[in-house]
Amino acid sequence: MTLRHDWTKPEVEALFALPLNELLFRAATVHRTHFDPSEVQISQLCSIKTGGCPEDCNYCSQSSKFETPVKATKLMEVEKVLADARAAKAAGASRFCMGAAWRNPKDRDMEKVTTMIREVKAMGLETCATLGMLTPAQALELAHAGLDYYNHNLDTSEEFYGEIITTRTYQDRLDTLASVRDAGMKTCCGGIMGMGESVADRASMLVTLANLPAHPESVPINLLIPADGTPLAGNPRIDGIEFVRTIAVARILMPHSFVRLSAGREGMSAELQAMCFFAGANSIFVGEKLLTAANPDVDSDKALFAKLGLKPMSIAGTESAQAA
Ligand code: SAM
Ligand code: DTB
Ligand code: SF4
Repeated sequence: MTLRHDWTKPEVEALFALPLNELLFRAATVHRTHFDPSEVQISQLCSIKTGGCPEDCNYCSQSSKFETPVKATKLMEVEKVLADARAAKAAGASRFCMGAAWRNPKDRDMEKVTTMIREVKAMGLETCATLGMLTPAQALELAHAGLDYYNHNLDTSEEFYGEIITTRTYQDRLDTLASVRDAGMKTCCGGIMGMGESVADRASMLVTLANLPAHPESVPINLLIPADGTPLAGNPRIDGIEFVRTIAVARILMPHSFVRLSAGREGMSAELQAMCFFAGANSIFVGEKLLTAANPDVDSDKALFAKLGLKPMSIAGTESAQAA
């Protein structure tokens, strides 16, 4: 099957509107053509620099523009990050993702961050970082340190974007993604559902992702975690079936990508998560914390995997799936 980069919005809106059983059947068929549907890739997050961010992303507990309970911290010491990475590996994670609440990394931070990447990679883990906007030179520096993935989300459609963030443009994000690709790293790029966007916005964001020069190898689909003090704190949770539809459409559009059932699993029923996995999600974050928000505890995820007959994917499995 050739990968398409010419999806249109009406075509994708029509996928969203399919009867659910039809949509799920199509998505599950695409999923099992390219992956073992019983395998789920496991990532763990580490907030290497929390809070005090100058950006105004309306959903984010780490923005300094809003009064939130999150305390700003300095960049973590390398040894502490490595201890967290060792624990993540012992808990079964195959990828360790280092996140910083920055608009962009400062040159003075790069040495510490590249040391973290080099050392985490040396532990036999896949490495991922999310540090804000990058220059082409910074992207190359990260790639040379051994960074496998760079996470930088579009978050929502270009049309709705201005309602959520004003301090960086959609084009800024696309430029950073281009620098990441040009440096030879894999992109991790997705968005957040439940910020007040329409189904047309969800379709539009997925069209933008699928029509990039290369599909992001990893596509996180986050469910908004309403954070105290942010403008979206009072947003109602979106309907579970609407969320599942988004996962299914992402799977159909980007057949070889890892689609991550990302933020927002805390409080989701086992049934809803099972539907997401059936719809083609094949990656999750484990560990009790995401960056600042809660995630299901390790034991409840183990129980969920046992109940659903899912197994963690090894790094070798991740790499061979992507080479296919
Ligand atoms: N500061 C960097 C940046 O934004 O580029 C990296 C960290 S940032 C927290 C990474 C992503 O987490 C955001 O792009 C957003 O999609 C997601 N995220 C942040 N807060 C969230 C929330 N409350 N609910 C769901 N997803 C969230
Ligand atoms: C992504 O798309 N989701 C992760 C990761 N990329 C960095 C972050 C989720 C953050 C959830 C809110 C919090 O922990 O503050
Ligand atoms: Fe800053 Fe990232 Fe939060 Fe936006 S999402 S406020 S850039 S930490």
